[in-house]
Amino acid sequence: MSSLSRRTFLQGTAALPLSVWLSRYAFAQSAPLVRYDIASPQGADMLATYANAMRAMLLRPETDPLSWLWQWYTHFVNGSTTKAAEITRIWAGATTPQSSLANEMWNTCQSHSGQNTNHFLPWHRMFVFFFEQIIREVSGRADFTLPYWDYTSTDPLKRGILPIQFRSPNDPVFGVLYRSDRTSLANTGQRIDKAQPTDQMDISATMATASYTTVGTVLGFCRSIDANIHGRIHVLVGTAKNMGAVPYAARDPLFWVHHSTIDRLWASWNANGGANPTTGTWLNTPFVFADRTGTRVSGKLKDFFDTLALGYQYDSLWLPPPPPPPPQQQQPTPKKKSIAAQVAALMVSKPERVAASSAMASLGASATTLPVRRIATAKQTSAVLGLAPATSTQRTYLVVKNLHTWKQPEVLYHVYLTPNKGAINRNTYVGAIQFFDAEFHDHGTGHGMDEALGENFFSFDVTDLLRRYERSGAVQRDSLNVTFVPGGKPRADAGSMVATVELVRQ
Ligand SMILES: [Cu+2]
Repeated sequence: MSSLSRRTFLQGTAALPLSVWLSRYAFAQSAPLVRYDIASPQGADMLATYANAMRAMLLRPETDPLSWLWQWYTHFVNGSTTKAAEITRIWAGATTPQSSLANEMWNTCQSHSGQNTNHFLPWHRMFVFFFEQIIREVSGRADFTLPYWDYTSTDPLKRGILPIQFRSPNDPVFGVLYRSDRTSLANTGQRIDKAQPTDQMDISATMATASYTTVGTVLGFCRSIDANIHGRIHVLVGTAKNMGAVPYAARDPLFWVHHSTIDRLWASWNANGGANPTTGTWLNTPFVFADRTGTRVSGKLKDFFDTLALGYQYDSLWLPPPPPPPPQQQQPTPKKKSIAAQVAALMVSKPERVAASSAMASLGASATTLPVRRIATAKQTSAVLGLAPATSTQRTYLVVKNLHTWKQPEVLYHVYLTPNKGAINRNTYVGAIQFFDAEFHDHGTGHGMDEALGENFFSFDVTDLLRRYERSGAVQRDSLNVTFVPGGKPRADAGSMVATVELVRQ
């Protein structure tokens, strides 16, 4: 049966469970297919197939699950309208198997609108997996694999630099991959984080996380990669009408090679010893996608925890940087706890709020400073607020959460933690926050705008910074200052706010 007649035949039937689908349709090949770095010859070859397929998908009708618009809308519908309005427009108010499928699939991106944050990685793996299947169908190339953009590469020609194929508007093959609504650093081949105070491609803290899920104040791998490198890439390449905002992000072909990278980093974290969860009802949450024939396939999140079971792997994985050279004097190096022991230790250590700001922070075009003050019931245990005694295993975290923005500010905000009158510089730098999933979106469910705010939660380990202040003789028992500095010129109408800033020991 040709794929076209199979599509006509199967549309409108009940969704196929993923296990049945895998055994029936997925791979004739015996060895897993390989996803390549765009900078490799194989990756560039795949990217040419991708560009040609994109051109064909742009020409497909909006009612077709294999169209570019349908795939974009599966992540989130165009921000200038709503899902309900788009379904009414495209199907002229009629209910068809396709309009029902659109209703099931569109706006399902996780977890940028308040869903369980553990969904982020497996949902995007599913999304990319079925998209890759669709490119195989459209291109007629059964061995197609989605290449990845290696922005965390240690190679200075690649680190933080948009691949040239995405910024060549006049190229007959790759021109379709260009979008003018990206940042000028991205589209001119410069480091996208060039104007930022520190290297924003650094993922060492995320890759060193022990647990997949967040435990108290300690970010798990899933939320850490989502809130950090994933969100930073969106903001540093895109604008509020492109990669920088959820409702537009998946229109840009860059979205897919970005998420191929996020998927590779997850596979790398697993290969380096990180374990995926095995318990939790959220593992069984089902999502519906369309396969390359337009057939509805239903998969559970837990079905997407292993790339080999899905028939693919990566040409190379992210590796931890080599350990620093041994110190001059021979010192016994502390034995590193196993990952299982680290996770177990997290589970028993209860978070303890030590300090909080009393006001919200309204962020604009200049720096905003607000004090975090000791909470009356929190014990003073050292000369510097928040530090546990040196003998304790507790760490101290600066927590920045409950972000809200009316429009994407189109910049990162950099966070500094200082003693009173302390300078803002690299030595007092904590990390970056962004508002990618802090914007109100109407999910088209009729509940209005207020239900759709993403949960956003940044938590930075500041123990070493506070120890440095302690060693330098600073006495700062009752308050410290937190300063937010925009990494560029924010949009004037953004209205970005941070409601909660706290120091927490755990
Ligand atoms: Cu994304």
